[in-house]
Amino acid sequence: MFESRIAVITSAFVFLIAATPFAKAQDIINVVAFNAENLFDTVNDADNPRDDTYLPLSVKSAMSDHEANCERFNGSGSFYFRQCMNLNWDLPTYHTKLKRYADVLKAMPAMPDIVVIAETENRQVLEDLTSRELPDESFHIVQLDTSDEPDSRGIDVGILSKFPIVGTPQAHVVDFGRNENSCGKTRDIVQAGFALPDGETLHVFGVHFPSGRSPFICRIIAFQKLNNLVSALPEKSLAVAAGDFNINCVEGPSDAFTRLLVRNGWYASPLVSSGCRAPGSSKFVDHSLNNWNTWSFLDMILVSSELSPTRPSDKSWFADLGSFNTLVVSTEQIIVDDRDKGFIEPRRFDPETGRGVSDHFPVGMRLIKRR
Ligand SMILES: [Ca+2]
Ligand SMILES: [Ca+2]
Ligand SMILES: [Ca+2]
Repeated sequence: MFESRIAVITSAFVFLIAATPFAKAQDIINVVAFNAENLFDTVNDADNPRDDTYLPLSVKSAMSDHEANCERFNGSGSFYFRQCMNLNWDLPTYHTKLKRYADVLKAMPAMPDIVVIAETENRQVLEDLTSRELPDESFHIVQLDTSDEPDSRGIDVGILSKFPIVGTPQAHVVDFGRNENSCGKTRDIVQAGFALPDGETLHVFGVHFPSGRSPFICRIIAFQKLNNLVSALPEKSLAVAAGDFNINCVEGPSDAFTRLLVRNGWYASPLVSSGCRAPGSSKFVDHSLNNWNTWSFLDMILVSSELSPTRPSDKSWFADLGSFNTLVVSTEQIIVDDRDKGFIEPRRFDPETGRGVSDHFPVGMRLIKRR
């Protein structure tokens, strides 16, 4: 009798705990963009010579054309050639990399509801990330693995979402037209809809625009493609564009970038166009100013006008633009670069030591329920 009462009390208590998350309606949505920096698996994609850097040495040594491919895609004698030859990207290394990335998400003040992740090789790496390191989080995965190979190296933008996927996610190729010679090819823009707790659809565009090695016009063209995609949504749609825009702190304050935002009615934190200063999501070395070390927000989160906090809307959500910032939550994310006289920078993942995470800091922004 006594024992069965305990059992009843215990099971009631368990029920209360389990019921709590459903009892309180969710009124904050945390959106994060966090470039994973080379999140490759350990499996050789036979169709993509550019994933060969990220293989176990045992696999590399069994490939007769390995050295020739390393040379062909990285240049003879370069740092990347030596990495392609010598890096031992084996399972323990890969698993440590997954853990480092997940540890940052777990250390955030709240586990993000949506994470846009540049530099993921395929869907499997996000399956591995969530099943191994985030088993209690029930993320839905978007990773379409469509970006051009070998030009994209095989990396794509992926998205994790706590909210169910609405419709079919799509990948959009950026066509650089007559600028293709200088821009090459870039990662596809990934579009997915997610059902928010009130039933509204949030349209998320995950981006990873051409790097700073290419001219600004390449990022402008990619941004125009993004704007065309957002313009095609039904009127009053809620849209977020997030990821690695690769727009550095010199380009951020430019008239061109302002126009790209204004023409499409984007709202953004003023931080993304405030120039070369802290904070920022990645290191920027200003070669025009005696190699001055400073910061860029290559990673951004933009919201459509319907999510503006300063416009009336009959939708249920607005973006807290002031909440946009970097999320530096773990000592693994930072390192002091001795060569640069004590400058703090994001700590890249080092496969030999297993230390560090990524060459980017994550950025985050809250969406809040209107009352
Ligand atoms: Ca691979
Ligand atoms: Ca390969
Ligand atoms: Ca891929």
